[in-house]
Amino acid sequence: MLTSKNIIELEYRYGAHNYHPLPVVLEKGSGIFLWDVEGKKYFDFLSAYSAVNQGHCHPKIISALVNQSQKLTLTSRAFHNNILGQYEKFITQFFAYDKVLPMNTGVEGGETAVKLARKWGYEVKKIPKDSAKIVFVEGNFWGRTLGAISSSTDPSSTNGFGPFMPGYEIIPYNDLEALKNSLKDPNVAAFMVEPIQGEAGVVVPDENYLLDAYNMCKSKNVLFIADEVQTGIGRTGKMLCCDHHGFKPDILILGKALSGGVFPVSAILASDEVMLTIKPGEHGSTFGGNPVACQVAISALNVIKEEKLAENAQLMGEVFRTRLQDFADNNNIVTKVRGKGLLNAIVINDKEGSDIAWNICLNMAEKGLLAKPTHGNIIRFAPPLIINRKELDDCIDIIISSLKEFEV
Ligand code: IF1
Repeated sequence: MLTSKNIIELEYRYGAHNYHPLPVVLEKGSGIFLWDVEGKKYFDFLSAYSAVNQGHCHPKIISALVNQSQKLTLTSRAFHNNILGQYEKFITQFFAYDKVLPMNTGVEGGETAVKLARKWGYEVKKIPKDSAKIVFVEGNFWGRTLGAISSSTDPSSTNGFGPFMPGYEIIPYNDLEALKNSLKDPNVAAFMVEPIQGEAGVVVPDENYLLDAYNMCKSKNVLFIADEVQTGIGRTGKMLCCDHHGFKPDILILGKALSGGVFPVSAILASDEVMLTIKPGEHGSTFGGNPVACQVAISALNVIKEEKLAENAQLMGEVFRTRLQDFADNNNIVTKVRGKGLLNAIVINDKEGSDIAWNICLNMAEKGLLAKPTHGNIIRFAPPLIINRKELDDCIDIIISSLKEFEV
């Protein structure tokens, strides 16, 4: 029987070294729990970066996956399949959009949104050919393709991968003046933004930022693209993070928990005016809209609604931030607690480049709770949205006991 050590050695020897995981080898997941190959049990406080909002291996989602997989898995879009149309009706009505373009990964969602925005820019806004601009914000993260990293300000995403995509402008996040200036350019087709920046360390903008930015875009005939791949599907205490701010993005990108973590499923939702600028044969993907993905996504969205997981995220998130803020006010290892719903993070009081946050995560893993630092001294906490109050309090006890061991 292979031990964790054996398996880590196999990955090192035969796999690309494009990650630096915590030294934990997981074998089983159920609900909020994970087990490693030695049988040690953990609370999952990462949820595969918010892909497992419904809990690991949710029985309803798994049965949707298994049932469809035994009938028909993939036809390609060269032919119709009997599930896609039903899914498209379901998800467009679920989020109140005219049309959906089904893809697989979150980054394909972003790439599709950028292509749609450019096409709409040329065909509807009448921007001169090849002059469309897309505005992004510093600190964004929407994936690893060249189109995505071309908008990145993170050297670990960009170093050594140039040259980059033209027609991009990058402005500071949470800065309406900067956005106002960028929108003076009549060639701007769209503004693309995460309502809360996940990878940057759960950076929550000012309360008025998103709605004011949206209204600014509308006043300049610019599309507002919301990347809700990480913040969507109940994570921040509403079905969509934009729902906290009372507006509907022109283009909505979903991924991750759209499948409950059982299958790569992403979706791009928009109006007919935007979506129909792409004609047959101008965009697509082999697996996009496959019947398994469609059934899984229907089930994953139903679970969020039926089990009121957004509401639970709202309540449990308030408990989490209150208890962690109380700890931060009376200790000096944590300098900031921030987040919305069950997308939260703490900023560790450590010297630049120290590995205190990493060691805190190792300590929590020892105690049976899995989380991982982002950008050195920030630890993100994002459990599955099914977590109950007792489990949450037990987890917060673990987190606080680990933090106390690193008091400066
Ligand atoms: C990795 C980060 C999180 C995303 C947003 C699009 C995508 C992501 C807001 C692309 C993906 C993932 C990528 C994953 C780790 C994880 C991540 F740390 F890398 F940045 F969540 F913060 N928009 N985020 O967060 O979706 O193509 O991956 O399906 O690269 O290891 P994808």
